[in-house]
Amino acid sequence: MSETFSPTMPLGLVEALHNARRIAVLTGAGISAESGLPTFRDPMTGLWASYRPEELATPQAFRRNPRLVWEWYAKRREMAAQVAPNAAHLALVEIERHVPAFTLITQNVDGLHQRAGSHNVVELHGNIARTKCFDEDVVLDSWEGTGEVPPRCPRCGGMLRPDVVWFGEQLPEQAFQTAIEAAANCDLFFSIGTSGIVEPAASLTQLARHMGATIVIINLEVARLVEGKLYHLNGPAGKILPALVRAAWPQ
Ligand code: BJW
Repeated sequence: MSETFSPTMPLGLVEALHNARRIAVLTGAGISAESGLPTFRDPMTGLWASYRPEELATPQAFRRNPRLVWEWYAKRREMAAQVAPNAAHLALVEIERHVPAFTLITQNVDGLHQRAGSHNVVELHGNIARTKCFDEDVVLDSWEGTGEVPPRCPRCGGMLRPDVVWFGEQLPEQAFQTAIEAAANCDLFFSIGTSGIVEPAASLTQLARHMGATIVIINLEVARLVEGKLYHLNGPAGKILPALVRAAWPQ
């Protein structure tokens, strides 16, 4: 049944996509859900359904229990490496091929957009595959395993941590600046698979809207408000995005 799901796309949106010259896309955990990675806030399967964010995704949590945090991320790193990009990631690669200026801003740390073949990817919350020193904030390519968990920095002996952005930490400055510019200057802004709760990423959608872009929201949440230049498409991104691409650029 779901294999034949083929949503009908609003004509105004199909035309806006076909004609867009500058597109910015903000993605969140929902776009990787169909690859098999859990989201954060799904009440049943989300990562925060089993763990409290303050116990895992803050610098304070890491100081308090570095082993727990390191091992939680090690498990997620393995999961991310084992799954493949899905139809939604691939549809964004296709859109990038058609549009002169395309910026893919992701809150995800799983690297699936790059693995799908997207080129202009801006990582707002880091990448789980990278490791950095907790004390020096320096990203490391390699280190000697001594059996310690977490491993130690070969430069200063401090603890190593994943290169992701935890609550209370600043986003990478250059990435955030690029994201702001893309959101402020696009014709069409997509928000895909994100609850839009976490700041400052969530405000990018408001910025794009304020600057006059057409906004497209794709997630599983029921639309609260839909009005001029705002499309809320309710359903799985892996079905909706390919259908939208097919409608905008029929073979
Ligand atoms: C599907 C689908 C399918 C499912 N198809 N859709 C202003 C007000 C209040 C608080 C703040 C504020 N400004 C800053 C803050 C504090 C804080 C914050 O935002 N708190 C909120 C909880 C309120 N922000 C920060 O601390 C940020 N730093 C910062 O602001 O620095 C400046 C500063 C410093 C010090 C003091 C004050 C300011 C940093 C935020 C870092 C977030 N980090 C995490 C963890 C990353 C590492 C890791 O992966 O573990 O990032 S938290 C987590 O949430 C992760 C995600 O990137 C992020 C967003 O989640 P996302 O992607 O939206 O996932 P979900 O689960 O929420 O939603 C999934 C969606 O998908 C749903 O809508 C589903 O319907 C949908 N879906 N399946 C389509 N198949």
